[in-house]
Amino acid sequence: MTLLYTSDPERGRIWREIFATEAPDIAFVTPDEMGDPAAIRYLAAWDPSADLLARLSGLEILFSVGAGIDQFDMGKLPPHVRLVRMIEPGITEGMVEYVCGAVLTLHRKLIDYRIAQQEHRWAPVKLVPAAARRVGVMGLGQLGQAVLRALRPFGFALSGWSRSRRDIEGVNCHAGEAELPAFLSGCDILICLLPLTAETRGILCRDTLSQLPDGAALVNVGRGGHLVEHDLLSLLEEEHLSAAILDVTEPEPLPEQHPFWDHPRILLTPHIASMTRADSAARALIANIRKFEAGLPMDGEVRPDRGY
Ligand code: NDP
Ligand code: OXD
Repeated sequence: MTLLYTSDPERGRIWREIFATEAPDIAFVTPDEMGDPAAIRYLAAWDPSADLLARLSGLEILFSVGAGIDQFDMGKLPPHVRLVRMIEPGITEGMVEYVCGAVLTLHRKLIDYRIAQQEHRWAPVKLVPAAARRVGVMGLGQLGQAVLRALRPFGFALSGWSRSRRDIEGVNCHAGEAELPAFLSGCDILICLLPLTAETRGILCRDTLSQLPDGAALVNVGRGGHLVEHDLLSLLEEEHLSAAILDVTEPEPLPEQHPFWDHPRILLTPHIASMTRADSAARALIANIRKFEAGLPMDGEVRPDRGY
């Protein structure tokens, strides 16, 4: 049984050691060690070339090394190859830290204070209690739910939106397009943790963002393709929105002249909200291979009909 790994070499060194000690029956190889391509059953990759995929005639499962799978062209995967996204504690913990930091930054108006500092203005703003700040999460999956659990102890008024109905303690859950307006109108801080699919591309646009209350703020940690950039810029200009924290853009990195770089009300980070952690990800992958071998459902298997 052979797993081909084609991603970050530093992570690959750690994975090799963990596979050698904890799953010695699975041969861990990199492209230069591949030998007969037909012998590869599992591929762990971020964005494998069409050429490589065409050579792996015995491939059964493509494991994404990240949580997202929008980088893969699902239409080009042979229909029998199963696609699995990465669910592992390192990604979840990183996302929880980032989003909690972003929500507190917006709740405590640190972007406004940063602007005031640059203008040498000493300008305190009255505190809003957390219970009066409405925080909503689009996407109630692995990451959205973990973020909501971590935000609960602060006392924010929490809500969420997903495709199918969810029931999460302490969270006012909304489902489907019909309930999107009610969800949006109750978010002072909106967090996007959706996967990028044909349905969600461009979902953060004038139509939806203008349904947020006046002065609302956005945190986009999903994908750059969720956001219609010029709609965000004009809603900030019109002061309907007060700030945005963006970890993802399209393209990445942004071009040198892009207006986001110097916008005083946009805090930009280079797609670092969370990162796959080598040791916990290797163990999650081994556990998934064991489930597959035992005929059990794998964690994070993608449903091609939904696109996530
Ligand atoms: P999951 O697949 O676990 O959850 C996705 C959620 O989005 C589900 O609740 C799903 O609804 C909902 N959803 C999907 N499509 C729609 C739709 N059309 N309308 C309404 N809701 C929808 O994903 P994860 O939580 O693991 O990850 C989410 C995304 O976070 C990733 O796809 C990736 O883009 C991004 N990410 C970003 C990182 C960063 O560093 N910035 C790091 C890791 C991930 P339902 O519950 O009904 O299925
Ligand atoms: C991921 C990411 O999908 O880092 O894992 O965005």
